[in-house]
Amino acid sequence: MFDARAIRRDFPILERRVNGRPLVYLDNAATTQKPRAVIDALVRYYTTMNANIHRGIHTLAIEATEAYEAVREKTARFIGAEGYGAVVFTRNATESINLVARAWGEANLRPGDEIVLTVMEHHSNIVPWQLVARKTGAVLRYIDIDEEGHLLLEQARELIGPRTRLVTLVHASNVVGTINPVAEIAEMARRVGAVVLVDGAQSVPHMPVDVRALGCDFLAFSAHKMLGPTGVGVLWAAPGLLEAMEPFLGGGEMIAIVRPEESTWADVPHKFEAGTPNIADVIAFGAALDYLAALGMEHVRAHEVELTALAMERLRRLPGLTIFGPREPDARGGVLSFAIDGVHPHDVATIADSFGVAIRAGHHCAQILTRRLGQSATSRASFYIYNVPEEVEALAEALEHAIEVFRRGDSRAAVR
Ligand code: C6P
Repeated sequence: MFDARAIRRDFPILERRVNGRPLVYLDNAATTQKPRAVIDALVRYYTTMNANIHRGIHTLAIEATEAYEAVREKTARFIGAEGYGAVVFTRNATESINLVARAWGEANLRPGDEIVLTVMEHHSNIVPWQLVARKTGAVLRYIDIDEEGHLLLEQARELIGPRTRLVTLVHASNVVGTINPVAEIAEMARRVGAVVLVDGAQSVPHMPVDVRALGCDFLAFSAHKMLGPTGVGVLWAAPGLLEAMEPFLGGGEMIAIVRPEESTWADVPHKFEAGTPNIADVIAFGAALDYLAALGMEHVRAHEVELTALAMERLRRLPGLTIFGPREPDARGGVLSFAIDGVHPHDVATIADSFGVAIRAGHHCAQILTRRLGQSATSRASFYIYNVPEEVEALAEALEHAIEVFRRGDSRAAVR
């Protein structure tokens, strides 16, 4: 049984108070908190197993190597890719996308080739492609959204054509929350022979994700957004793709034979993991995967839909508050971006913080989308497994206070 209240007891940080109030952590799209099991795994690694991997033949090195490689298998299982394609560990989702942009994009894109992306991409799925386009002469084409934040599928059908070499899109938006029909778009891409990259930074942590069902070629996500430590990213690639690519970084561990003039490469995935990897954090990420798998990702998803529905219903009642993105809670992930007439998003977040409520304000690294919404910034609450309905109420009360003090024109009274 999924029980958010019981789950909370596994997260030491949730016992904290902020500004005299219990911490209400609603910035989970930025990064999630860590359960004791993950913190313990990190401490256990350093206290019992610490060694470099893939090199030593002593006991600690063998144990550390086995633990690290076991997490690779666990990661593959988590996204339905057991024995199918390869998992590469990077630093974060951003690095995973950059790896593809540099190692696949620079080798495969020619002048006039088209990269199709969407206006709801995070900067980490825009800027790497802009850099590659500048080098190769490829052209970026953006799929727009409708007023509710759904992708325009008719436009996607028109844009994805014979010149398209790559379609790259976010699975769940970190701003409007929209869950995109990746399988449908991947099918459009397949018909024209284009490669598909999915930015799963906001989907893999929050819902069941199966790479075969998505029909993608690459999937990128970050461990820190799913209970794991910072400094670990994942790139999954379909069979054959990484084998055909040149390395992204050169150095130790990614080679087979090094000679004065040239070298040959290690097998996939090691070809893409140059240097000493983030061993401790990858191993602790394994504990995060175990934790989520034990909860069941379908239950994680159901809990977030429930909280999002509650929050949408409660916040809609506040005067002058606009929620962005799909109206139906089950069409979106657990992120809720909003604007309040006459109150700057940074003031909203500062006032919320004075109530102990952590939310984010700004463009959320999605300037194209924020501008498309007609805003320069928005406020954003985002939910995870340990959030409970009382925290939605705490957010609503903080927002009511913000609306009231700005209505009175008494912003000095805003922060408690
Ligand atoms: N979004 C947010 O507050 P990294 O930083 O590499 O772990 O993740 C990048 C990233 C990529 N795609 C999407 C959809 C994302 O939401 C993020 C991270 C955080 O929304 C930090 S800006």
